[in-house]
Amino acid sequence: MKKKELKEEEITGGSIKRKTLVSFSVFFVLAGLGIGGWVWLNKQDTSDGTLKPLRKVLNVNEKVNNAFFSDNHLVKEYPKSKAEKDVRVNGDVGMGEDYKFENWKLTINRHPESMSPDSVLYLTINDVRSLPYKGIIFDFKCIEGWSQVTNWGGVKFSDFLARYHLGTHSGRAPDPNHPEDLYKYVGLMTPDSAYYVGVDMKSMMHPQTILAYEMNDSVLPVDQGYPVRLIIPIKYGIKSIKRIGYIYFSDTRPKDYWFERGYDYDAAL
Ligand SMILES: Nc1nc2c(c(=O)[nH]1)N[C@H]1C(S)=C(S)[C@@H](COP(=O)(O)O)O[C@H]1N2
Ligand SMILES: [Mo]
Repeated sequence: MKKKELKEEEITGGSIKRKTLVSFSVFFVLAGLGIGGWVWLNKQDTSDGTLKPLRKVLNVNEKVNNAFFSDNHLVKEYPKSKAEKDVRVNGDVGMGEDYKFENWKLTINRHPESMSPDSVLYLTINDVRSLPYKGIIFDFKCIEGWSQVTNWGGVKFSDFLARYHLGTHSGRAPDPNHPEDLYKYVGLMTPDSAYYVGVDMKSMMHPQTILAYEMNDSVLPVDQGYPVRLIIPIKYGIKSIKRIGYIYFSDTRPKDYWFERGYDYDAAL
């Protein structure tokens, strides 16, 4: 009943005229404010080439970017000639010899617990390989004291999240302007769940963190983590999990094999 009354009022000529008048007044006031604002903005300090009020906004964006997509602190990279040919194999937890690789798929849970079918994603190695290639040759450091310059190839983990809309509460691609949408941690496990690591999202988004499917420009050897391993140069080797089977996201620390055995959770260099 009320709706009908409103409608009737709307179609009476007087009402339309009154509304048109109000609309025009509002338009002129807003236009005036816009022009005034523009004039004010252009009177502001431009000492660094950008209007100061706009610079403030850019600075805020920059801070958010740095917090999550920082490429300051890059690990030193080496030329191919320095890469070790005879790469050490260390650690075989979760690397059972009878594993059936033909059954391998990368199982991803978009969220921590829920195993509802629409929050789980299965990817093939070709889904991983379809992203831009990223190689890295760096000094791989084990917490036990040895290190080796080694050559790895794969895809940036940050590209992987962007492509498959992973790592966010919303299910959208990570957005530097919405750092609060990102999960705080990524959990990774071998297919048999015997070896597992947890890494903070900022380190996973680091531009040198890759899902590696190559070593020395060839297919990743089985004992080095075929078909895909993590290479995270800003951390000790314990975090570079071989033979990844599961990836999931969480706001609390995922379980971590070496943390449970007394090592530092972050294992940062
Ligand atoms: N699945 C799995 N990944 C693992 C380990 C392991 O025991 N199992 N060991 C870690 C440790 S302690 C190190 S130093 C590196 C060694 O990598 P590498 O065998 O390619 O030298 O792998 C890490 N990733
Ligand atoms: Mo290690």
